[in-house]
Amino acid sequence: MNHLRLPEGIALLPDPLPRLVVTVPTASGVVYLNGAHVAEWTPKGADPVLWMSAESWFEEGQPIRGGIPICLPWFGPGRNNDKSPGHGFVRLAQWNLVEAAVVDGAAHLVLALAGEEASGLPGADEDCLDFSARLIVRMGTTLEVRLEVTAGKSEYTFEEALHTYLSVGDIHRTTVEGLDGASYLDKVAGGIHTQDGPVDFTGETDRVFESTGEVAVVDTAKGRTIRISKTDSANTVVWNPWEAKAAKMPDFGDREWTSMVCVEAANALGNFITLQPGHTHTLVMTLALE
Ligand code: TA6
Repeated sequence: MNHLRLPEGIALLPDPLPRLVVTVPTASGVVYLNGAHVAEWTPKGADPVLWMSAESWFEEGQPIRGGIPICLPWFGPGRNNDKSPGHGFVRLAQWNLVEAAVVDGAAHLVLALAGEEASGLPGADEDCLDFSARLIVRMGTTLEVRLEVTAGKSEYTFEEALHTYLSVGDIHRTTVEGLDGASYLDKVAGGIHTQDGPVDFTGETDRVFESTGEVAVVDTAKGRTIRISKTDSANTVVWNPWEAKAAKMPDFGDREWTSMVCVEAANALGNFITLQPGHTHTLVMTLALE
């Protein structure tokens, strides 16, 4: 467990896993040290913005189903379809809290992981540990998440994603705007397609867009819009498992699929990143309610 002195408004609780509980003037939230996993974010006066399955595991070695899982050093099964566990091992690692502060009513948290600290985790082979990572979270009226990856002594190649689960009132009455005209890999139907207008949801949806821009989740049922902006991210992933796939996931309630959508800032597949020794790449995603 960390031994950093914590400011008022940030507490470190041990159960069900070591978690930072944030209660500041502008927001509340939770960040697990396990995976540096931002699990909850609720701006003051609003409904929770991040979605969390009631069936999620909260056990070491198991991914948390909801919030913002960090996918690293690969996305899904990897760009060559040969990696396990899905989305890499970093979300299973115990990160360290290195900074905690409350500034202008918002919580600032920095969590860090040295690659070798992931040694022994599933998939954490020797040849993919020569990196370090930091997650920098600013939790207030908006949520800013910065994922910094730094190469160690040798060149480091990776994919990454902030696999964000968003809470919506009803997926049938939700659209994602900002991807019109973008090409995407359709992981359900297969093949490369071009988005025509907003993304709407009539079945299992799993699309990896070539898109660097801002998108908006228009949640008609809740009467709100979640704006997702990002920097240094070449892909936006949109996912809803729909009924059949949700029923097959033990950590996903059978009827929960109607209340969530994933919109993920990523660098995946052909947009993998290669860093020279000692160099750093930072992916930034910001969520804001309208
Ligand atoms: O980002 C969408 C996706 O790649 C889907 O294909 C689905 O596998 C989802 O991630 C969930 O992955 P997980 O490993 O967290 O169950």
